[in-house]
Amino acid sequence: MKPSIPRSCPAFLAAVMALALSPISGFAQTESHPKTTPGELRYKGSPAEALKGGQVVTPGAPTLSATEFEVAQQLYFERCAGCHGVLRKGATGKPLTPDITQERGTEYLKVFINFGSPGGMPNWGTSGEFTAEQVDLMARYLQHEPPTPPEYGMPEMKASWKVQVPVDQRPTKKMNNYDLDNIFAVTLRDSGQVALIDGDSKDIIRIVETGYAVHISRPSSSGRYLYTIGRDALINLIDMWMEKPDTVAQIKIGLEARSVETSKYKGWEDKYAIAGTYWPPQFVIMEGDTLEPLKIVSTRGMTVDTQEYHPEPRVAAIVASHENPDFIVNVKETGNILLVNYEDMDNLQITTIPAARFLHDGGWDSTHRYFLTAANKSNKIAVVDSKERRLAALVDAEKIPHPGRGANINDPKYGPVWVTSALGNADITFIGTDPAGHKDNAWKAVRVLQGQGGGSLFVKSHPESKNLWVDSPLNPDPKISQSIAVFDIENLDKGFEVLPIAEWAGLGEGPKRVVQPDYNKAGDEVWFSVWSGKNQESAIVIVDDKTRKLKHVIKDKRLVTPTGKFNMYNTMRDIY
Ligand code: DHE
Repeated sequence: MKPSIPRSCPAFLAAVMALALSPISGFAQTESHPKTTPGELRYKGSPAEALKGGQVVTPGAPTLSATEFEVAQQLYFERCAGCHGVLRKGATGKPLTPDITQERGTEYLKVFINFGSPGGMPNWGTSGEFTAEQVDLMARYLQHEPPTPPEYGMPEMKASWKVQVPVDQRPTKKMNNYDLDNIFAVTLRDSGQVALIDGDSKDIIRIVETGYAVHISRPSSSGRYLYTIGRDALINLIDMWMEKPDTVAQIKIGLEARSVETSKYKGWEDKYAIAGTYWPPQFVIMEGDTLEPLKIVSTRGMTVDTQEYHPEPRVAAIVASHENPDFIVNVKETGNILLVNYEDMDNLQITTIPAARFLHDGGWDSTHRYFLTAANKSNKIAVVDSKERRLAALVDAEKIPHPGRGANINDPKYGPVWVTSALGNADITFIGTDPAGHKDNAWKAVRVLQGQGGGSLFVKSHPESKNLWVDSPLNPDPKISQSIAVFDIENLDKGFEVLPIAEWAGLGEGPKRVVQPDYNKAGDEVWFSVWSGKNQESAIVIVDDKTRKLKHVIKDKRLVTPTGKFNMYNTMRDIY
């Protein structure tokens, strides 16, 4: 089944190429496309006028006008592709290929999109994020063959690469008085910016323009640089030594991305950066201080279990090994974990570790030898021994584990454990991580506590703390999504205390989801984002870790949709 316009139509191809090659500054285009914001331009290129007027026909699917198809395609890319995949083969979300969607039909799909599902599909219609027309359009669009976006290789990367401040023109020493270790890089999701906030004064140092729906920030091994990555696959390299830290280089490495990391092995600190893309499915290794792309590796290949070819195995979390000169790359749809040895860039050696589908996020145990990562559709946590470069275990964890980077604590009964919460239920699973000292507990789910409910994304603790914090921003009950549960590590059976973080923020209307606890360098403050809509007020709430009392609220009209927060020191040293 082939739609009549996608792939073969030159206008369509021009539109997707515009998307692929959209420039990284975007501002010039805005003048010539006054209806398109710079963020949109960076993400999808300029509007494709030439498509208007045509019709898109796929056998068995309701016919769409070319304009409708284009609008739906954009909406899908922005809202749905993250979970269902660009080619709609399914991952966190279900497969949505025409053989399935046409059988379901328009009305069924509309109900699903409108109301969501207990399995984790958001209620796009009733939440107000999609209008009734958009729900209807999406239900019809999904019955068409998914268009395949273009590939994106070295010529495209090089064309987008820009070094604003060459290395020899950068400061040779720190030119500011900030305690760089205690700066927080805060994702301002819907404004495509990152706020650098001084953890001591709580002042915003700078708002940096970054990629569309910017996702995570990772400091370089020494803390000199900070890397940010947008969903549009735009990477910013920020020099923290400048009087006011700012972008010194940028590159667009594909069309859609989530992860960036930097080399941390002794002798290789700050040398390389790596970033993975959702589309095209690949990763690229770059020079750490310029982002010059050096080597691109495709992740397409066979799935770990049924050994079938997958055309879109996306790159999820990437971490840098402390035990070897390796990057550890989660390949979502194949369920393989790649250990990419960066010692010899010309003869790159990659060890493939079979884990389980669909790999998502994860983090280190407290010794930084074992990487624990969620295979969220298999309900498993894969454990990689980064020293021996092999799989140590696959541990069961119900249901859709979602650890972020997880939390390391010393369980009074079971010794060192790594903790994850879950999207699909209230489980907080503790996995023993000390094969030397607590052999019987190693790589077993030794304790499962109940939190406030499902819809949890992140847990957090700190070596200096006696608290374990568990968020639940995606829980449908606002009481739960707007508060945080905190457990006393020394008295885990006692249950949790609930802190009304959103209420403490004193905001007006809005979803006010409380998301991603993160510690300051000293480990005596916990920062929470109170995440509301783009046109609503959001805030960051800071809690005293010892007393669990409110310490400070950061409100500023520039804090648009704050989500992830990355304390430089803790992120750089993998302390969590
Ligand atoms: Fe994330 C980490 C992918 C939606 C906030 N997110 C990650 C990582 C991946 C990922 C692969 C691990 C990166 C790493 O460590 O290298 N996220 C995805 C998606 O595919 C998904 C489900 C859907 C999408 O369309 O993007 C998704 N993520 C979200 C959000 O909606 C969140 C809550 C708000 C936002 O800012 O977009 C969100 N993701 C985060 C955060 C981290 C993250 C804060 C880093 C956590 C950490 O402590 O390291």
